[in-house]
Amino acid sequence: MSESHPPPTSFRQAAAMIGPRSVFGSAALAALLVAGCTRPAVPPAAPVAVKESVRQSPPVEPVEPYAGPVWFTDVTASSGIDFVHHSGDSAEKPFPSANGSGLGAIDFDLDGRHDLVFVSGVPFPVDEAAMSHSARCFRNLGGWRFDDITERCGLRYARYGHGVAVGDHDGDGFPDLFLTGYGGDILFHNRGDGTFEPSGPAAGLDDGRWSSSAAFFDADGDGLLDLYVCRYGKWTPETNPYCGDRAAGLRVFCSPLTVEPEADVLRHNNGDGTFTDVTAAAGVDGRPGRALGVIAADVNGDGSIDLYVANDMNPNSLWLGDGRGAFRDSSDLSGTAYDHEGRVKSSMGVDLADTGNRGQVDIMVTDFQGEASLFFAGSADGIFRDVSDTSGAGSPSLPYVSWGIQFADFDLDGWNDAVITNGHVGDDRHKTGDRALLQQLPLFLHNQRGRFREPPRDHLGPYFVTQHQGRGVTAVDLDNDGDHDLALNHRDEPATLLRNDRGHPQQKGTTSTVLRLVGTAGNRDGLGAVVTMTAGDQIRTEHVKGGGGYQSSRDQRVLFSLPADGPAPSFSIRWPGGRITPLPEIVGGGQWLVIEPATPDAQPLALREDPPR
Ligand SMILES: [Ca+2]
Ligand SMILES: [Ca+2]
Ligand SMILES: [Ca+2]
Ligand SMILES: [Ca+2]
Repeated sequence: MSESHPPPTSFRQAAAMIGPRSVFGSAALAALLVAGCTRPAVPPAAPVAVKESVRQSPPVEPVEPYAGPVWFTDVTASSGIDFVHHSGDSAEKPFPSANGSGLGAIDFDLDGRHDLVFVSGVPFPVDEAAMSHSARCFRNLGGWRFDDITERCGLRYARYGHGVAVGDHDGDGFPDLFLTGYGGDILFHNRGDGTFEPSGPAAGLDDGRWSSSAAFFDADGDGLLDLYVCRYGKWTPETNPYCGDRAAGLRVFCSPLTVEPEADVLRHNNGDGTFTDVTAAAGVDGRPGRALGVIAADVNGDGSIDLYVANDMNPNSLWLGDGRGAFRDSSDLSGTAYDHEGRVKSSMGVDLADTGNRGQVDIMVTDFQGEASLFFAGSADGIFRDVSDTSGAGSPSLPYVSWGIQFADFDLDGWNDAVITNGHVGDDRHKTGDRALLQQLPLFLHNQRGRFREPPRDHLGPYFVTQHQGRGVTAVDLDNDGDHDLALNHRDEPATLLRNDRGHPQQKGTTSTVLRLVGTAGNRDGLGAVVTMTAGDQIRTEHVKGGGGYQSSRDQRVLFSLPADGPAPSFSIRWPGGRITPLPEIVGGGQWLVIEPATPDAQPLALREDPPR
């Protein structure tokens, strides 16, 4: 806590007492059938050979007896993922190093298996010449084996890396990467041959500023993915204040209040590889905050995509879109800017989902220790209620500094659960009287018919009884068995890969149906689409979300689980732009490629896929 910056809220005083705080397989063929290349591919200097052989995975340890809803097995050691994050923390306590970094799930080679991109920090001052990359790309070979292909794929991000956003910016069928951090952002265009081409100055993306999370979404409905980029604030190593006790030689990270917020930026995709700053024209200016999280989805159910932004010690923002590129500020009116007592929170990550199977969007925001995670229950009139206390979602996070969050139905019981990562920011907090640990336990919140409960940690797997400096987390079905696995980026620690062993359909007598949406009239990724499943008297909705979590990007496929002997489900999709189409009968679960009809009266095509394990 900086002595020179008194806290504006009663919370901050409380918090101060405990601390400041190959083109390549059948899936690819299907994708190519619907691919419309709008941008010429740049030929690489040399062909890239992508290894196809799958090494035999080592024998899998027998699954522990469990009593919890889900069991995660740590498979990092045998996976080939040896990524270690570096925060760049030093005696000077450079502020950005406290925030850590995220990761992204991206099937960059369209072989049907999601690959992983991790980003790292670097020492300050950032020396772009001294390093080759602070991002690493791991290709998923199947069988829980990954290959480090960073050099081959040309993923050179010589900045301080914070965030990963994934979206097909040019609609050529290959997902692209947008990496954010301190020192500027770079769009890595997926050439389709296993390599990425970094955007140059002409793209209008890299302005040298300090960015955290970003979200791809189509703000104006022209079918091209635009970019919302969160800005934390204005900070340089040269102007970093001294916080702590100089006489005692104690220096700690300064309060966020020492960092002047910087306005976020909305960048319009011009369709030719360049972007234009439309922040003011779109109306998403005027609420500068230390933004750490953003999610794009249809929050109020009117068919147009909206934005929710999580700000650190500034009010959060809800921007309602009109589908044509204009937004109006609903932060205060909707009740999502503050908690139920009107307090500003130290918001970090954000996710949203229909957690009550009510057809409404609920929003969860992670925050500092001493603060309960914010949990807003949505309603049909666009007003949200802070139900952090009564839902059971808030209080489990009170002891922790929380960052990453992912909603997913991890145990396939039909209700969206939440995983939250925790970890403090400094390594010498105890010297200030703060007894909070630097490494903290992660949280799993089990959704029990709309209420959240913490299962016993030792019923979830060894990871959940192990302390980490948790930051970015992504929920992604890495082995295509119909449940969400987890990949995590820890500050100054090795990354972790967790295989979901409890939610497996055969183990639970459930069938999961996975839909992979491809847009044609709208954006190719189907970002902003809402899928509704009806089975008997059950109605559930899932959103294809842009951004979300903490500086990370997730598996964009939507997943519904049902008892194998239950009533047959029917599905409808509201595509970006508002058109609603039923889906042809989908039976027996499994993964389906769903292609938006290009003409208004046609029905979507649903093709059964058999993605490789
Ligand atoms: Ca892949
Ligand atoms: Ca657009
Ligand atoms: Ca569940
Ligand atoms: Ca899985």
